Amino acid sequence: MYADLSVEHFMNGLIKRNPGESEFHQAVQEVAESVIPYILKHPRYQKAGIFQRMTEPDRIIIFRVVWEDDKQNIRVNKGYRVQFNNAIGPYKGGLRFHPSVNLSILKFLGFEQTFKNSLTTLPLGAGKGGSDFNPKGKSEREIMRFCQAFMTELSHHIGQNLDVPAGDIGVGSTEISFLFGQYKRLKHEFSGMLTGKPLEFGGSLIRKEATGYGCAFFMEEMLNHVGDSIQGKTCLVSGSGNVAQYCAEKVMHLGGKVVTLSDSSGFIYDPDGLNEEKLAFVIDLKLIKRGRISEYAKKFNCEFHDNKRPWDLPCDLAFPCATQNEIDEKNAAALISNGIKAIAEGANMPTTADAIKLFEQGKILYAPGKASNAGGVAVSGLEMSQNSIRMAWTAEELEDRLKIIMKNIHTQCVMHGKENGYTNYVKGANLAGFIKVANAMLAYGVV
Ligand code: NDP
Ligand code: 2IT
Repeated sequence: MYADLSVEHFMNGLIKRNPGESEFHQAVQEVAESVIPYILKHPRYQKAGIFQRMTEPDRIIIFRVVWEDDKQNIRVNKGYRVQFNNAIGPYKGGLRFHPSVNLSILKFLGFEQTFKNSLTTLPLGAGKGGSDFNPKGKSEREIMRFCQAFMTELSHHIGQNLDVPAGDIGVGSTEISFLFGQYKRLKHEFSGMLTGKPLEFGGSLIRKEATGYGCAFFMEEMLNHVGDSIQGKTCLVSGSGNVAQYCAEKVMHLGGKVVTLSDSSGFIYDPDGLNEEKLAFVIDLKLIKRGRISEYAKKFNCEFHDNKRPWDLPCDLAFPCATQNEIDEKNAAALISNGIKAIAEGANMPTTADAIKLFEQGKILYAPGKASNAGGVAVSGLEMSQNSIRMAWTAEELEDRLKIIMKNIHTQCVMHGKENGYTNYVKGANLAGFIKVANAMLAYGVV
């Protein structure tokens, strides 16, 4: 049945079964290019149809979310949870609240999560969910009512041993708290069924920093591996949300100069570089005031580029930390011609397939998000461990564990991604992530 397995044949079938889901196709294609040649050499995976099974979510839950805004209008949004794969642990992955959310985006994110969570070495399956709800311009009360309505349905499908959501774009600790409070009210139980919680009720130290810190640690590992480091490098960071903020912070701690941040309206260019005071301003601006990044340019008297991305600027390192497909082929060509040395993705799939090909051809060190942004879900896994043993570890202990996990992911990528003196981190991450989940699925038999 699978004798003619080839990337092209596989993708044709997948596209036919999942029409119009371009982000999902893009994510699967990238993994298929690494994994299918490996499967052809290891027929046990082919015979068991493992990759066919891995590209079909276990189940998808879609529901109506009805809530009332401050003017007493009845509002209706779509809610989703894609439970992708629980071969190596409970479904685990974030919730995204953004008007662009649709099934294709959540399936690409859930699929990527399968490989990312496997790479963390922790027992975590994969899922993703969210809503097309737009938090921008909503009052805190509106956000609370939306979260309560969303959880009223989601509570039927999650649990600490079943599916453990967390945050993503538009979902931070405020939203997690409203969601947690509603679950507790509905189920009459206090359990660790969400991560990214505040410290007062079961959250973990370092979780809010984890994705960004982990991304900087991964970059440092890649550079150390070729005898270099972040020290003294000029760095472009995109985004100005959770991941960008803490990526910038750790890059600064490691001696890098962060000269950009962005949001959906444009980017700021600060040639003097960020410092602790400027970063504190950004965190307050984004987390508390929910303002625009252009305020930074006004406050610190630097350039704001309306509706543009930062990738045309000269730099040594880039950290895309905003959203999918924010670096296209043209941006990649500009980065290469300006002498970029390495890219570590804080966001999920921020680089288009054509842009990745350019980085690979140029032998640029390029870390895909499933490797370099795995620190967030890894510390979520550690939050689950702490909830289970009803203990809280110290910040030092957690940061050490995070560092070890990122180093271990790097080692796995090098082991599986070596290509004549160049490390192909895409291939390394895909294969290392695949093998563990595939072996678990094989062990279960045909289920
Ligand atoms: P936040 O909501 O905190 O911040 C998102 C940032 O990205 C904001 O600056 C936002 O700008 C910008 N952004 C979002 N959508 C777009 C868009 N369509 N075009 C341009 N800019 C956009 O989210 P996070 O920082 O948590 O997430 C950022 C990325 O990191 C996402 O890809 C996410 O999947 C990924 N990620 C997050 C993890 C986590 O632990 N939070 C873990 C691993 C990956 P604006 O405010 O204008 O919308
Ligand atoms: O994309 C991601 O890995 C996240 N948004 C974090 C998921 C989690 O469960 O912490």
